[in-house]
Amino acid sequence: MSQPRPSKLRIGAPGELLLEHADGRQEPVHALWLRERCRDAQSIDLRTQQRLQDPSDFAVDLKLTALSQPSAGVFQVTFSDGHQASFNAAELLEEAALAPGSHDAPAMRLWDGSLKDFPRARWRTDPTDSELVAWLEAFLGYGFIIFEGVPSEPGMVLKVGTQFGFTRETNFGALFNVRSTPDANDLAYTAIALDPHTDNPYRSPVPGIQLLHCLVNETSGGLSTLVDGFAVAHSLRAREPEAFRILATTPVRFKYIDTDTELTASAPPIELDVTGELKAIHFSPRLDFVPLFPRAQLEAYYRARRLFDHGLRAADFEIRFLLKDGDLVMFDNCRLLHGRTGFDPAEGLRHLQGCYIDIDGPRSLYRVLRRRRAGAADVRRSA
Ligand SMILES: O=C(O)CCC(=O)C(=O)O
Repeated sequence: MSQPRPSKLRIGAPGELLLEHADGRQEPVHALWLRERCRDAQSIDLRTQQRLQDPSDFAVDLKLTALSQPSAGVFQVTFSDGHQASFNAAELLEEAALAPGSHDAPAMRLWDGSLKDFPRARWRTDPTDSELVAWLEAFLGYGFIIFEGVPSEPGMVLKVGTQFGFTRETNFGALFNVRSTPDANDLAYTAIALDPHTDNPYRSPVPGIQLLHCLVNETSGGLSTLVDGFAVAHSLRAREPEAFRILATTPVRFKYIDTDTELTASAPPIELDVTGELKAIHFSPRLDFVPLFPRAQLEAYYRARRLFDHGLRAADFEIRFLLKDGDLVMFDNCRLLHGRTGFDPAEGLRHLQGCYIDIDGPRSLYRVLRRRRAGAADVRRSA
């Protein structure tokens, strides 16, 4: 998420570019920070937009020796190493607003069990840019979107997935069939109820986004459930800060095993980024194994886990819905937990197909579409 955007850039003392915040605070912009952002042909390769100079080779005490504003929104700068560059104020303000580790994306909208208007859209194979932007805003805000009218044909889940990013193949295949089978190698492939969980926490990296497409559901059960894990974690942090701290700092081992595969990975149930903000939830009550800590530490962990798990399972936080033939739900597997109610296979067939895509696909697409909308120059590759 981005910080409130600083409101203005202006020239202060000689050689001083000042960033003004909405609350009146002012701070000088460091010359080295600016020098890293020069976009002339000497500083970057104009085709790829990648740097040609290593910023570590610039002097740490680099200064601005001249600074002027030839026109509104443009600053002309000469650095103490003799380099000259011009900067677009709007671009600098946008860059300055990004919090550490954050990227430009629609603001997250945390939700709980009171959410009534689920983000839904009618699927179209060739959506317009505006439709795509609306879908992405809903997905990136709520962490999920339900598409209706996706043809109930095997393999369609991959076609929808590739609209938003690169698909991620796993030992379950490029896509996986979620239906009750006698030789199930995962509880998902049975008819029992599944408590809220994130998928594949035993994998590194975990699949970022999951898609589930309903080909047929002839049973009266098998309702899909979703929980906003970030909303539950925020609530835990407010009510039980010590439990939150324990879950954010205890590495838990997750394990998956079948005839051909043995995967393990460790992660705290609540993963924070370097700024202390929520980064990901890793939670699957059927696959997690806490290390053998001293008794008091283990008891504190079990208490914290129970508080979090009870929050995840509470009706206050959960939403439920029936995926009908042709419905497809796409959700952020790092933020949301999913599950289902049990069903009776004797009533009929329930068959979903699932796949994963990388977490960064929708964000990249969103930024590309926005740039295209803004009429910016050609879309350039920047690896
Ligand atoms: O059957 C469902 O609705 C969900 C299955 C599931 O949890 C999964 O495939 O990860």
